[in-house]
Amino acid sequence: MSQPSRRDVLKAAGVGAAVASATVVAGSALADPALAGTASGQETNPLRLWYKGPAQEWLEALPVGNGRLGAMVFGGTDTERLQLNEDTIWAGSPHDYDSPDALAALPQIRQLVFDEKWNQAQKLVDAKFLGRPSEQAAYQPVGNLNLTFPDTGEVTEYQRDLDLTTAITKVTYLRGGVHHTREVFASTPDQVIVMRLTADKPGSISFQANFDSPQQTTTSAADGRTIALDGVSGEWQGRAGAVRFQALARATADGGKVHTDQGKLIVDEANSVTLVISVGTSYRNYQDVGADPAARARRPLTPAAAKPYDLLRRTHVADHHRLFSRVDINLGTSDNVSLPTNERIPLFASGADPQLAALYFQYGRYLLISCSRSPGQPANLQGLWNDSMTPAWESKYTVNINFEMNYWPAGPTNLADCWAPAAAMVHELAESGRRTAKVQYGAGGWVLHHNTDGWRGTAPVDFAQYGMWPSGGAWLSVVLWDRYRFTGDKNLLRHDYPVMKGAAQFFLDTLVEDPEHGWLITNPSQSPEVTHHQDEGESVSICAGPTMDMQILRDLFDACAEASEILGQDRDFRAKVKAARARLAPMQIGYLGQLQEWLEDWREAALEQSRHVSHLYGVFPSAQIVPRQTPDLVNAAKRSLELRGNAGEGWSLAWKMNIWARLEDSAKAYEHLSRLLTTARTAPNMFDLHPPFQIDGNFGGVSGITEMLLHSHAGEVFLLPTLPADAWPAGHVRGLRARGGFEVGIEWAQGRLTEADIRSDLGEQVRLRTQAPVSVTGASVERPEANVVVFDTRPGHTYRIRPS
Ligand code: FUC
Repeated sequence: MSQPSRRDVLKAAGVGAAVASATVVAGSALADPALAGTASGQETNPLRLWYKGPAQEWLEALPVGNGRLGAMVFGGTDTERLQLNEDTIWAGSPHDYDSPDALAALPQIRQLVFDEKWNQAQKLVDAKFLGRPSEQAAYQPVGNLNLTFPDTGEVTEYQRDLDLTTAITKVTYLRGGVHHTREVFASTPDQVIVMRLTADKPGSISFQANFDSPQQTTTSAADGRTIALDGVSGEWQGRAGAVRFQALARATADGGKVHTDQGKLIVDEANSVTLVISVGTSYRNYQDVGADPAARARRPLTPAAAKPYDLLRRTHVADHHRLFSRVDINLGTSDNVSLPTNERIPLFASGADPQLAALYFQYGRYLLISCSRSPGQPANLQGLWNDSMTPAWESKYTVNINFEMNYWPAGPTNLADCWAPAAAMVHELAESGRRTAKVQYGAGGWVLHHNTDGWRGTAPVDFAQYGMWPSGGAWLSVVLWDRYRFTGDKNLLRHDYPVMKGAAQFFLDTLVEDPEHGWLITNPSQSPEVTHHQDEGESVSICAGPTMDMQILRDLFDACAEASEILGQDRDFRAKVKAARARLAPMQIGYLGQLQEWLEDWREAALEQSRHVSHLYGVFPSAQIVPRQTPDLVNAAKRSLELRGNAGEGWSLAWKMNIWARLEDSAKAYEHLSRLLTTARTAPNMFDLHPPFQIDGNFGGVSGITEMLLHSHAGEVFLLPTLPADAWPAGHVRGLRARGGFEVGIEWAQGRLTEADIRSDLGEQVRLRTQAPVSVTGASVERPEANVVVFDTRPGHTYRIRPS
């Protein structure tokens, strides 16, 4: 096909696809979603990543995942590699990290901080207060399933793609006069990974498959069509790995022959083949690794391998579709849609590819659906995709920003289901953190510092300079509350409330009085990872009462007070948290007009370099600094952002994008999206690059785009608050969620709202802000400001908004 006509087709397709996906919301298009991804479907589908060649490296491979199992699919033609993960495979074994020396050292640490002897304080934390060992364990891979194909000639017409609407990655090529097709997906309902090999001439599929692994493993034949990989996770800090696992791959062929030879699976001259891959581990939970991995691997394998491929595929696509299709976004069309994804990324900054922003948005949603489902662990630093025994930052759950960022899209982009594994982890952390609170602080409630792992470590780790921060559990408890604000699910709130309460109790027990003002503050703590002084030649971050802690605690205490009221319990406790909240140190404006990061107006020693903007938590994800409500603090927050600079690692850019979007600066928010969508920050497979790969930036990016289109905080729903009208002059988004239980659709043209609708699930009153006056059909409105309408809603009703 010649380039111009192909471009024309695809340009038209961009518009068509928007229509097609719009009808998805209504539940009819892709009525048989299993049909999507056919040759013609591929041509017209802008919601796919695609490439002209196999992946040469891991960051070119395409991820599939079912919330528990993951594969990076390379799509080779001589060899195919599926790099496999199962998300409970952690190095080491169940472990209590708490330091028995901590409690005795605590008074002295506090005094050293108050005496401004920060280096001594930090050293004492390093010696006595850090977890034992001081490094948490690494998340590790299963290994690889490799397929080797015979050389039947030159490969032409190669194409590899990942269709976000079906969650299927596919390879097609012509070799030796035969068209070959391979599809791979990870099914949540069937709990297996499936590969399907087909060809357009009978008897054309032959290959040998085997497992290999960087873990300590053995390979074998489980039966005449199944091979097995048995292994155990790696040693960690002197503790032997305790997560035993088994991977199985079973071939079912139409025609030809299948047999096994020890660890080799051999397929000869089949017409088509379905490979079903299952992984079971011995990990039941953070305290119990006693399950039988072989039984757990076999349990889903046997029924799945007995099902026809079409049924497995249909079940998978329907399951994915249920979540993915809830949001439809169109930010405009572009000729660049005709280019392979890796060629589009470097062109994004030069403009004219709004469809890449939409693809990035939907890819982030795809990734969250693929790595955070039940049953399964929550999304770690790499989601669940990791090929290394020693991944960066151990691919843990870092809770001083990264883990929370992973879940920023869950509420607003209609993926509340994806919160479930994260919430389950927080409940476990509340158990292990109760022990840490008692052992290390002599306090009630529970505490989590800046990281956790598969063993739910809650003690401070790494070094005092990074790890001495007690507010991880408080922040995660606020996330549980935010889930309630989106869903209105009282049963979940009832379930989560004791965890929130426990987090608050820890601070009621450990806050100390600021000697100067009498405020209640944390000590010891830090503003995550930012150095405030060089003391005795050392960078010090340790301090008392950093701004972020105070902001998080205001949110936590408010959440506990409100939740206890909604649930009709704990009147005394409510009074206590309200009283404590009133005594927290306030936000302050410093000598440069910036929002102070600390109690004192210190010159920020590492101002230029730091990627963290922790004190701007108050802007986003919190809503304590809000345009029109707190103008002085808004100006101070802007000044802080300017001082901190535009640069940053992937997640840092994403955070700043969200903050600028909350501050309603569309140029700055969009600029940060452009910085994120460069080859320095986005890999060929669109994984976010810290660098290295860290998935938080993908999720922060989705959230940032959402925050440009819709706000729902500080008591208002705001349509198109920060629309970058030059880049996205016309478009629509449907299916976003707003706090208060609303589902929102918005259409705009020439940079202005043309129509919107709001469906109310809970019957809450809505205060709606727009950029210009609107009318609302179906409701009687009050108009406290020209651009604000307030109206009562009825559950299940949709209200149409039009410019008036
Ligand atoms: C924090 C950040 C790093 C990285 C790591 C996982 O330490 O400062 O940039 O994201 O977490």
